[in-house]
Amino acid sequence: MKKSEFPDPFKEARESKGFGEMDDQNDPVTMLLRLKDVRKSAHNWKTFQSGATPGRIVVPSEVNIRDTRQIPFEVDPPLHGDYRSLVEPWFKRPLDPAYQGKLCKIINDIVDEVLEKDTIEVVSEFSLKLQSRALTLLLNIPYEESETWINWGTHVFRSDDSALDGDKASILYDYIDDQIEKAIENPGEDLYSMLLASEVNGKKLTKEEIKGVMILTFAGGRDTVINAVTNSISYFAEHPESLRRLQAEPEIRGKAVEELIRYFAPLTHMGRVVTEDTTVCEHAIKNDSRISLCWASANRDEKVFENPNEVVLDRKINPHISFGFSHHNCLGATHARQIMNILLATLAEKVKSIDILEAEENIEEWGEFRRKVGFEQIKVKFNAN
Ligand code: HEM
Ligand code: EMZ
Repeated sequence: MKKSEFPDPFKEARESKGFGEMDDQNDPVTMLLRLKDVRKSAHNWKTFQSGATPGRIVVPSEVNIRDTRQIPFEVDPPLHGDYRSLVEPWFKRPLDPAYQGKLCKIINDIVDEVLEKDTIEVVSEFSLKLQSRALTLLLNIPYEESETWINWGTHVFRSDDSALDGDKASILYDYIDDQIEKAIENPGEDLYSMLLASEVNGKKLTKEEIKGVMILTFAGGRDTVINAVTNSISYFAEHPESLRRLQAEPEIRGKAVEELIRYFAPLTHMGRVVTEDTTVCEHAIKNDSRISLCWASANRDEKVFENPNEVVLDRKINPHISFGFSHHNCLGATHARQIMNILLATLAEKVKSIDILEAEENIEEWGEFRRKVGFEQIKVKFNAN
């Protein structure tokens, strides 16, 4: 199998019954696999809620490693909309040309850096650095702060030993508490200060609410971006003709970004807690049990996508849901799309080819399904144009 191939483990279950079942810490999950069902259920927050016990909608459940509610992710309408409209303009800043200019410099510098080297390990020496440096723009804080985050590794809650690492999570929580105190003492133009100055429904946000926004910003945008970037490098290594095509036809770049994000689906699924006895795909689901919305499976739904397992760089109709669907759709998508767009432009301009020397896949296990989501490590050599 090619290194840049990401097979679809859900096909058979999706076509035959439409759902899959898995256990997670004795709190089972029914995974919805068809695009239509995922969309419908994402919309139906009354029956499939996000605002349950903090951590419970994440699979694997994080109820044992955090009490802080992530905002607006773990809040249902109508309150969700109040928080969301507060933070949404901030998360649209990546549309500003000045922001894009700075992002362009970050990405150009890192591509120049790896072109100088003999071999590099992409996850730790390229994607993690790029993600952390780019995040300083989204938070509007000094570039140097990214050094601290790079040292945390690829996921803020997971480590080599454990998928749910409470000690590691505490590093992030303590760090955020500190940053909130610093912003109180010395307000600036950063996201912490903006949140501290804001009100929702006539009330100032509490420190706990601000912490909830910040944990989500650090956690949600980390391994997702790292996988999107790393997997794209593996794709271009095995498809140098696509780099040439992007160079010759820059107008398809936006479509290429969407297609790579559809194909890689960096976040496999996200849960919801069921608030009443119901049925999905003629399957009974009990009140207070969990379902998940499987974005990764929905994106390969053969009823919706032609040749779903192929990367069609300029795919014309592409209603993928890698960034979710309905009111909780990804707030970081504008930032993530800019990263991908500038990355593709920079690679097309500067890189002739990429040789893969060694690769170890990152395979997730969800009950009966084993899904390749990215790489543990992938060593490559970049060759200049
Ligand atoms: C929500 C995927 C990058 C912040 C979501 C959701 C998905 C997703 C599927 C919906 C969750 C749900 O419905 O329960 C991705 C992917 C990314 C990415 C694939 C990269 C390719 C980012 C980045 C940030 C971010 C860079 C910020 C730094 C958020 C936030 C939400 C969210 C705040 C919650 C929105 C709400 O509840 O209203 N993301 N994400 N994401 N994402 Fe992302
Ligand atoms: C949560 C989640 C957010 C969760 C939109 O997704 O990302 C996961 O990586 C984190 O573990 O806590 O932030």
